[in-house]
Amino acid sequence: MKPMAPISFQLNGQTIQAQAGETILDAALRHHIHIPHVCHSPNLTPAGNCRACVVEVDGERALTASCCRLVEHGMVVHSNHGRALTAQRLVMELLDTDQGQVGQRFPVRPQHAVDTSHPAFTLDLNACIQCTRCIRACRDEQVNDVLGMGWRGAHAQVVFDQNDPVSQSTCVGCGECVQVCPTGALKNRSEANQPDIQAHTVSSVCPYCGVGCQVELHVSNNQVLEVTGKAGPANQGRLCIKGRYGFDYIHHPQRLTTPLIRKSQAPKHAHPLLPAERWMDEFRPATWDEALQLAADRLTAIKRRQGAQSLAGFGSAKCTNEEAYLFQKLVRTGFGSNNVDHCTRLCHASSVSALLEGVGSGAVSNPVRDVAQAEVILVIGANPSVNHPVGASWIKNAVKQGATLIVADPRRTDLARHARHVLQFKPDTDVLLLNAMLHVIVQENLVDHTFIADRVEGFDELAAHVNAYSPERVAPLCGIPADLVRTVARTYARAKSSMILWGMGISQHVHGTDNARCLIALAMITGQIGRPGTGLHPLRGQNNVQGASDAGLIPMMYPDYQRVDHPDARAKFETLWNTRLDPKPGLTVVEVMQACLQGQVQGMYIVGENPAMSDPDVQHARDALAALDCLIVQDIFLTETASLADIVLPATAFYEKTGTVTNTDRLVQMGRKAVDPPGEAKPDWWIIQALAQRMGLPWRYPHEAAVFDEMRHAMHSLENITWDQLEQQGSQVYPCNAAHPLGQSVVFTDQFPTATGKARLVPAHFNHAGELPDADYPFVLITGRQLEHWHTGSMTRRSAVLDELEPQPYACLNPEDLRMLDVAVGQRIEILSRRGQVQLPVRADAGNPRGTVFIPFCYHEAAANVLTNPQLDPVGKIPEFKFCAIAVHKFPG
Ligand SMILES: Nc1nc2c(c(=O)[nH]1)N[C@H]1C(S)=C(S)[C@@H](COP(=O)(O)OP(=O)(O)OC[C@H]3O[C@@H](n4cnc5c(=O)[nH]c(N)nc54)[C@H](O)[C@@H]3O)O[C@H]1N2
Ligand SMILES: Nc1nc2c(c(=O)[nH]1)N[C@H]1C(S)=C(S)[C@@H](COP(=O)(O)OP(=O)(O)OC[C@H]3O[C@@H](n4cnc5c(=O)[nH]c(N)nc54)[C@H](O)[C@@H]3O)O[C@H]1N2
Ligand code: SF4
Ligand code: SF4
Ligand SMILES: [Mo]
Repeated sequence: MKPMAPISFQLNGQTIQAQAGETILDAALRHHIHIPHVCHSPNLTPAGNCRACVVEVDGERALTASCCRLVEHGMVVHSNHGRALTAQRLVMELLDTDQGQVGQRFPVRPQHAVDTSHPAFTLDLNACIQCTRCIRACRDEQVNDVLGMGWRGAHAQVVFDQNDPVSQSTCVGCGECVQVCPTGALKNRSEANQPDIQAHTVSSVCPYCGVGCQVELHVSNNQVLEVTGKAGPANQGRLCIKGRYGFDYIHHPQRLTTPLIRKSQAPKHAHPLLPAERWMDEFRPATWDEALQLAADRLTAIKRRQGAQSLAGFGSAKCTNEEAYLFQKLVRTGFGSNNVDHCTRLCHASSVSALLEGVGSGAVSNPVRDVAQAEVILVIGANPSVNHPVGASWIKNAVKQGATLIVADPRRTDLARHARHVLQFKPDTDVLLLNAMLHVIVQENLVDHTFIADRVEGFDELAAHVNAYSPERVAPLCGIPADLVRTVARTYARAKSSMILWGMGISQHVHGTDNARCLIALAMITGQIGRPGTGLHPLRGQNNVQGASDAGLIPMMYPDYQRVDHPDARAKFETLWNTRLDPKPGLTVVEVMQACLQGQVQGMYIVGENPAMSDPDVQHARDALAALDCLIVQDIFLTETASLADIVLPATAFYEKTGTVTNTDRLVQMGRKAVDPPGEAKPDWWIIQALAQRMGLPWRYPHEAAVFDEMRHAMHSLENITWDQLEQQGSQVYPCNAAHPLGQSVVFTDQFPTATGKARLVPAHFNHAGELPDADYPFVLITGRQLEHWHTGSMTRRSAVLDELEPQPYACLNPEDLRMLDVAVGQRIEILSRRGQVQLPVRADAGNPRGTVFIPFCYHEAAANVLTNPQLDPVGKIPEFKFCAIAVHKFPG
């Protein structure tokens, strides 16, 4: 497109250059000319309803709202005198009256009681000026559709749903409405709003999910008091409830403040169900010197006795890139093995295996926000409204702009109400459904022959393979009518641009790699990849799981996915690190646990993970951790895992340190220290280095930047990114190297990073889950997440707002199943699997298919993982968290 010529117009006698499509108000503000405005907010659609910004345009009878009116060439505008000024003043006076200011000439509106029912914010309608910013934020931006104008005339007011109290409404607490409210009618409860508080701000990144929202931390007296959204590339100022209100865990009194050493007489309880205060009794405080020396001595002794393979480490996707890099370097060069892994193994390991095999790279092809350019969006096995809420808001925005959304999930999730097609198929049958879609695309010749000829290998085998999977044949097995499968396949294939986003419903199966192979095949045979709005996006979970994987927290890969068993890669890192490296791939998360129980692994160093809650068949995992000769746990709380440790090292939380993290879009972002850590807690990179030095490694990293600099040299993808640049810009997308000096947000544009440059299709055969329901265990257990809580609960259950909203465990069942079991909502049930049992109250959820139970896994009182099946996908080595057989009983009493 040819850039349009600037428009010039007159404002208050001054000539102003504006851009076509710009409003008078935006042009004025850009030139630092003040026009009063209240309902206007840069991210919201203009409403023009407060009339505070009216201006006079020569030759026009009526005044016009400058926030809505676009500039025109030669127009003459007045904002600061005459009719415009009188009108602006009247509007402000009326607004003051509406807020109950006395001594005015207009009658005051009926007064309302302040709604204090929500733990995060209050609603004081007396201060509301009905600018509708909140309504637009909730409806147009976040698309939560909770707020509206209710009633009429003098009684008109902002309402939550049908005028419900805030806490009883469908509000999801994202706080977007609070952020845009100009008067304080919607106000955070935070102390930051006290008149005598002087807060300064620090920019960082939300510590929760892979969306990677940038935040502004409002800090006073070494406390984060409030968090607001910053205009980062991934969030443009938006946040969800965890990012906005879930920050106070860092100030919780149970934070670890000093190193701890297990008292010699204290036995390790492999049933850590006690509250954290009780576990404390089993430890004594120690100095850093003592704890680090003991840790190094014990690990070194085990290595001498049993060899390098007897040590293992779990790094953290909650820590920074620099910390992940140092951690894998410690295991590889200090412990001497590749026994290093992290939660990606429980997460997208299968997706990454399939992607590496198919397209040569495990990362996303396009950023989430590319959905704005997609004609069709397919979301499968992911629940982004809950787990990537700001990402979900971009999807909902795209649907409002006309994109077609297809949602495929055995449970009816929130996104379903925005979808054109909802495929509530039978759990475990993804390969059937997806192969049937591939079948339709091949049979109806909806394939992109040119793309296949140029860029894809293995099409003929795939086409022959999917021949057997006609929609008519799979319909009864996957529960989706053949017609609907055909419609969806055509919609996806024919669109100019289609994007697939997926999550744990695809990956966490014994056939997770096969599930992902089918998604890759869909994109490849239709050429739906390599352009804006067209591609594959496995939604990455943890705030830094992309970065931790890139940095090499993977047993078969060095940084940048260079294989440990490849001689060239090994030689490169042996030179860089000046050492000899083990050519044998290491053990994965679940395999390490097995090896602990068998005595092969005797010493472990676990940083920022809580496997005693997050591993499958968790009693087994707890027994394994308890069996270790030496377990070192580095966390911010005394978690279930730390309760089994010999040595506990207190780390700083994310807002207490500086470092980079990489979001799901391959965007490297700078997190900045905002507050000092409690007590003696130290940054993870400092602790890892101190331990490495005591194990005899000659490390001398003076600060985080020095680590990042080494990473740039080890990792081709980061070559052109510098620490200084990140400090200044806040973020930079990779790959960013000689070939793409400015970074590349959409990849695979002309070839794939495979040996041949072409993608490789791998046909997937349908296999069942590892454990199917039977007469003894007739129900299917699906585990997953809920909006307010994070994984094992260690952070969010120590966050006041989140804990108040969701204080206790629950299981969701279909109302029909509840009736059959004769259980009322709120009553307790007992759930048994072949591995364990839990008791918890029930909720009714009609979106849950009959015969299934859904449990979030964050509650230690009823830990879902006591029940889950540890059986692994043979390629990705990911356990089957999404499917196991259970029995359900009404709990007596
Ligand atoms: N609030 C919150 N947000 C989080 C997290 C959190 O703990 N809490 N964790 C983060 C992390 S690390 C991750 S990995 C992401 C996970 O984000 P998601 O992938 O969205 O997570 P889940 O809720 O585990 O599962 C997604 C969906 O899989 C569906 N599913 C179950 N069985 C099947 C099946 O057989 N086939 C298909 N196709 N779908 C199935 C479930 O019904 C569920 O809706 O969330 C991240 N965000
Ligand atoms: N049943 C079931 N189980 C699952 C899943 C499922 O869907 N169902 N999903 C799996 C998935 S996808 C994932 S990603 C895993 C997640 O499993 P984990 O990674 O084990 O879970 P988290 O609770 O996120 O653990 C992070 C730990 O880091 C600590 N922490 C936070 N910040 C810092 C820091 O700055 N430094 C240090 N040192 N520690 C810090 C927290 O206190 C917490 O203990 O769970 C898996 N387990
Ligand atoms: S907090 Fe979020 S969901 Fe709730 S009313 Fe405000 S914008 Fe809507
Ligand atoms: S969407 Fe994710 S990154 Fe953004 S505020 Fe919520 S939890 Fe944080
Ligand atoms: Mo995850």
